[in-house]
Amino acid sequence: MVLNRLFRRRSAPDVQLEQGLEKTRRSVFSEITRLFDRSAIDEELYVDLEMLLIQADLGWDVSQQLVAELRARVTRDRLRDPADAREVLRTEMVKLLELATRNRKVKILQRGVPFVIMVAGVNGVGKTTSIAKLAAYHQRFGRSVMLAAGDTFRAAAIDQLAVWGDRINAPVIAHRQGADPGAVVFDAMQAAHNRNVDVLIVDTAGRLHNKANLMFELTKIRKVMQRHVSEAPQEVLLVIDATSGQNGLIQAKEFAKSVEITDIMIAKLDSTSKGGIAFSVAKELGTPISYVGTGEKVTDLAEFRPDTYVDSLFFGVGEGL
Ligand SMILES: Nc1nc2c(ncn2[C@@H]2O[C@H](COP(=O)(O)OP(=O)(O)OP(=O)(O)O)[C@@H](O)[C@H]2O)c(=O)[nH]1
Ligand SMILES: [Mg+2]
Repeated sequence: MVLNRLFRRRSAPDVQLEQGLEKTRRSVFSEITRLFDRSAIDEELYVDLEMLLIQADLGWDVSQQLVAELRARVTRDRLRDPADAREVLRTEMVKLLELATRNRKVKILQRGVPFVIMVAGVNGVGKTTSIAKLAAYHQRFGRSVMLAAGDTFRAAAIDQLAVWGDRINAPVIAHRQGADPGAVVFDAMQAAHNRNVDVLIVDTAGRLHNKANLMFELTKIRKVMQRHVSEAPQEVLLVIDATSGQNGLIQAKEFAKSVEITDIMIAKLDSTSKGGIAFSVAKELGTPISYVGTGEKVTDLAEFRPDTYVDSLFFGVGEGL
């Protein structure tokens, strides 16, 4: 029986996304906004705009594409007012981000079948913190959540998850450091079944002895999950660190080669003035961006929405449209 659908209602206020993007808005995007405060649309506008977009981490290709589209629209529609050009840019940016949300599938939670989320990403990007946020997010919908400490590579990783579990009142299935992550996941799947858990979130290692090992392990974990629930993991969430710039994109591409990623979370958006990473992720991966991390607290998670994202870059909280 269909229990619930994700994304049906917004649980995180848009204000959170706006606050998360404050650094980006105050730096590069305030300059972009100022660029359009001129009397005419001239060549300098395009040149400066492209430079600023690259500076905001939109990436070379995306920045060029946006400027080319803007030029084309200005010519085609015979626009004269820079304010109209800014509106065109805003619309084109929303369209770009929609590349990352149109592939989003409606997720269905079924009673008696745990909805399994496998969280992946290189070390330090914010996986464990994002797991706690995601757990709290599901709890807000009234779902029971269990966590699994599938990162057995470091003892601290297990402890960190246990601390979060305590804080948010979610049971944590863990083995000792060095244990087989497959065994942890096996136990967690069983426990989730026995305790009628709605959502099971599995942490994974961000670093192993080498990359091939890491990818092999993710494949193995997946197989263990499928022994219990054939469609598991129903969500494979790749966490990207917004502060790592275009590097984050390269890492994501590497993961995508070995693991079928269903969703992306951009963590630490609040720590960077280069919130443009979402645009290159949208264009180059096409994998749905579902969440953003906007701080270190468990409530610092926002659902990703293209229009709010773009408006937050141009306007502050309560301003704008
Ligand atoms: N400002 C900010 N900090 C964050 C966010 N998400 C995570 N962090 C911080 O980033 C650091 C690393 O986070 P972890 O969750 O431990 O990252 P991880 O990917 O699990 O790291 P490993 O287990 O070492 O691979 C911590 O200090 C977190 O508090 C965020 O959205 N905003
Ligand atoms: Mg971790």
